[in-house]
Amino acid sequence: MTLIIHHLQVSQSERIVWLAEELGIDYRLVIHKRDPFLSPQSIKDLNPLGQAPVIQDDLITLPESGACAEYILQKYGNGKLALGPSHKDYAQYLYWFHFANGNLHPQLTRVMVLKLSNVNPDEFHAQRHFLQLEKFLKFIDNHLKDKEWLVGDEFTAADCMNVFPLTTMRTFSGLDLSEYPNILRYLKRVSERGGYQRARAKGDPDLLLMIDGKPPAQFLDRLKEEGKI
Ligand SMILES: N[C@@H](CCC(=O)N[C@@H](CS)C(=O)NCC(=O)O)C(=O)O
Repeated sequence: MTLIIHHLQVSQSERIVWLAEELGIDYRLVIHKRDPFLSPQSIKDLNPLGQAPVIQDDLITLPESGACAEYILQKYGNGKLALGPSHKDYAQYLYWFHFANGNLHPQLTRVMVLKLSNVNPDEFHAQRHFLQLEKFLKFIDNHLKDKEWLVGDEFTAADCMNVFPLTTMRTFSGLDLSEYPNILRYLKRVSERGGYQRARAKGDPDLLLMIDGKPPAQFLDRLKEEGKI
């Protein structure tokens, strides 16, 4: 059985499609559409938590994007795009790979929920979360000041992990990146990669690139306009 990647459109499973394209491996893409906002039954049938991505081969059915990425890198990647213990940038690679789901993504989710709940941004706990996000974004922007990619001087799977919260997730979070020029230059570089372009064309052909400073159109607004929610 070849590798199957289950991709929920407009979601972080784009990381896994992108990784597979960058690795140039054989895989079968199964596309799932949101229904209307959350996962359809077809994802719930694969993962009791109803979340994408999910990958499958003859041995496993595996959700969780970090785990999916590690599995593909180790089993199918032939040593590409992952730095091993003997590499000088191994620790940096681990740091940035795990920063995505350990720090950046959860912080964006907290701020997104605060905004959607119309919480007063000056309220103590809310303010703490807004400031924390700002700190993360300044940190990434500063890190990318004189670097093309997040780790050392090569593109790695750590980039595949971190780009979703800075791009497509913005259709939910409304994140404004105008004040982060190095992140914007980085996203432009990402958008010029053949692997990224192929992943978008296959997984989300109608989705706009979300690489500009101003927040992109909001997914929920579109669903409201279409009368779906
Ligand atoms: N930590 C998980 C989170 C997965 C997740 O929340 N996926 C979202 C897409 S961005 C999802 O499936 N949402 C639909 C739903 O929960 O119904 C991962 O990294 O895979």
